[in-house]
Amino acid sequence: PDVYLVQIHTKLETQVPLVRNRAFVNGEWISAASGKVFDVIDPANGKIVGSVPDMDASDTAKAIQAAADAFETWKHTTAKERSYYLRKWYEVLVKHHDDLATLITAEAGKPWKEAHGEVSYGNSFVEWFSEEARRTHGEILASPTRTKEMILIKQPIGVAALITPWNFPIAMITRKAGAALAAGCTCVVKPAEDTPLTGLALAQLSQEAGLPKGVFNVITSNRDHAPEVGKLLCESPLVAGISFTGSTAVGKLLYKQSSSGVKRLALELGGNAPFIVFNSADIDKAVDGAIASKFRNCGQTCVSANRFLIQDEIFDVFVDKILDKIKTLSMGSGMDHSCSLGPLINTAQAHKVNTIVLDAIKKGAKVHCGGRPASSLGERFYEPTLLTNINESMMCYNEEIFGPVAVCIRFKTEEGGVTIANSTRQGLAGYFFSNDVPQLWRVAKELAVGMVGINEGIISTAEAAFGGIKESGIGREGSHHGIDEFTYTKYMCFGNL
Ligand code: TXE
Repeated sequence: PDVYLVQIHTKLETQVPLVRNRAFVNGEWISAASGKVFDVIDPANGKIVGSVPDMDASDTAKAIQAAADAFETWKHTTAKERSYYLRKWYEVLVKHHDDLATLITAEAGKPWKEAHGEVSYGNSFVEWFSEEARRTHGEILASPTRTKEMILIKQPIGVAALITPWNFPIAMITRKAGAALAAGCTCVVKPAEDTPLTGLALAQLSQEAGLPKGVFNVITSNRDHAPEVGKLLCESPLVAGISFTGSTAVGKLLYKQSSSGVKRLALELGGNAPFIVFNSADIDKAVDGAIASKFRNCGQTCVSANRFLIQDEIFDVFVDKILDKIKTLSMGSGMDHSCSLGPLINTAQAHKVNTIVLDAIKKGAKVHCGGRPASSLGERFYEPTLLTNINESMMCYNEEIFGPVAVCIRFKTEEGGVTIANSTRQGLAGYFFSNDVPQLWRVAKELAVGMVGINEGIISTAEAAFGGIKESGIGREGSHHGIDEFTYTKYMCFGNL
């Protein structure tokens, strides 16, 4: 076998056998009925880090049935019991922090330090929802008559299908599953084909934490099978709701597919975040926020700053300062602990980023640095890039870049800046830097997004409601709102009193 594969496996399997090559259904480790498997690739060097079952609709049906059976018991657990299970899971996850981070770097290419950050962030949702589970309750209404009493209670919707992306292999699962389990739902998780190993590690650690069988199931399938797996998850009468994070195109497809069953749906889709810097801003702080927001995870973050909108007076200074910072970023394998920028996840994403940059250059953009693949490092690496002379005909203006490419656009007035910020189909996150106090409230209200960072480039946390508007999706994750996606409100009216 490949030397690299042995190195990764030896490190993890001798400490904790976290690298699994089977899916997890009904508390058991199973193969695809077809026997098919697919390889998981390290994006830094193209080498194989593991292989997992390539499951299809028939395997998915088994997982759905297991979750539906388990729901019959899980729905009767008390909030305190669910809180206890989640707390146990959190403790086990914390114990395996390093191993999870290594696994994320191996399959997602994320720099080691960022992978550690993601594990803390991912674990925080399990901790948060273990606490929120106990604070999920209904209300007693003030009755309008003396002969009736009225109560609203929260009940779990049933089996939840969770389809997750590769950019945060642990956090995108725990943010959904923590809320679903806290609500009293059971789950079928389908992680992205690029990063299934972290999903399976989570399953193993749920088993170690003692979660009852069938409550948390993880199935794996390659890209070719994702459509049939997704279709069944949307159409099965045994599935009550779908929570998806990924591309807008797939989100729209799931919206359609789940409509026949009028399923509960939460969609967290692509963003196109404006990052506005007004004349009054502290430029150095704005540049630091911009670098963190843009280059974290090599730009592959749905809340990543997509368009920097810089007010006229400070445009040139901002461009000079951000260019200086970009030049200090070091690119390489995430396993190299000194690296700040890893590879893109796969060749399709590398191709997408290059297409967007070439389109901008063809339409008149000026390249200040980068502007091309970093081919000497490998086919998935892309040079950190800074572009100006941007116009609205360019792909980088309208589409989520999802790569290490910063584009700067000049604007004159507050109204003009906000108009540019809002002139896209997406509305996930938005950021602005300003020291003009009345402007802070005004602009925060005007931005057509679900989340706003004000003098801040990193905003996600378990306590806050995460989600977008317009084509960026529906529903919220994290905070107590995250649990609402997995419960329904039942009205009870007691009469003849
Ligand atoms: O996403 P897909 P991709 C955006 C980002 C990126 C683009 C494409 O702009 O460049 O999407 O990325 C599963 N039924 N985001 O191609 O295809 C798939 O297996 C059911 C933003 O990777 O949407 C994976 O589990 N599921 C985003 C998940 O969908 C299907 C994060 C995401 O893959 C399916 C990722 C189908 N027919 C990409 N087809 C964010 N919001 O953070 C695929 N999948």
